[in-house]
Amino acid sequence: MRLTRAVVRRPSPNFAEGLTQAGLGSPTFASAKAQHDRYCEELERCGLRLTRLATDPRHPDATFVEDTAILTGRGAILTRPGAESRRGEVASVREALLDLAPSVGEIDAPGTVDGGDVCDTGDRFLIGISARTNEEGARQLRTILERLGYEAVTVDVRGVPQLLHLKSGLAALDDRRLVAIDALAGRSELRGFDVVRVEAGESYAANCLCVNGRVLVARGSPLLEAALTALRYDVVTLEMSEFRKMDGGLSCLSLRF
Ligand code: CIR
Repeated sequence: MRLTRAVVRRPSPNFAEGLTQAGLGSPTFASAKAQHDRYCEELERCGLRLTRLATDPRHPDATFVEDTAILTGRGAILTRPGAESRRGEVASVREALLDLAPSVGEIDAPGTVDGGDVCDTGDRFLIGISARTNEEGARQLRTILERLGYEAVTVDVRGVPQLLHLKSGLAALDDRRLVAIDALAGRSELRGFDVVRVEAGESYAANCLCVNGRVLVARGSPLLEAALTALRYDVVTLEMSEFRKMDGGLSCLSLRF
């Protein structure tokens, strides 16, 4: 599907106060801002028109807009993030989406869903069940997606070490091809897809982002870069060090549709 727009939100100065288990130290705001600017430029270069939300210092994780909504080709679904400290991020996203996409549902308590657990492969959505997305949230999301005519499959990632979300270890390049870490690549739910495996030392890079044929990849993953280039993708690398320190990756920083 050709993408035309994205919603983004710059990190706020207290970005370092967000949630993290990465253990990589505290991010520097100036570098995070510069990396975010570069990310936005690249989305524009891929042909996307950006809607920029106001920074939200009340929610230091609010730059990770992906977790607050699922943008399908048939409308937007607002989530109920798994971390309580992040639930307040949804209101401003709801308001922004009013003008951009029809609302086709939302996740209600006690369900929780983080957008980082939802991988859109075209007609089929993979929904991760994780520490953030619970079974009830996945059930509600699946019902909404099926009503819209999509297929939805759940993938339990709770046992996979160091995986915050499903998409921390997996990305869709198109409706047939995925990028995935070893712990996910062999899963039965991925049967039928061609899977580009990510080497253990580069697992962070599995959260890459394919936008209109170009693939944005976190800098420092030469093996994945080479594998994608060999498959004739146009690969662009971006420095993501400051977002990585906060458990975030390339997909988390935008809502694309
Ligand atoms: C969090 O723990 O919620 C944020 N610090 C990182 C969220 C990353 N989002 C994503 O992978 N979709």
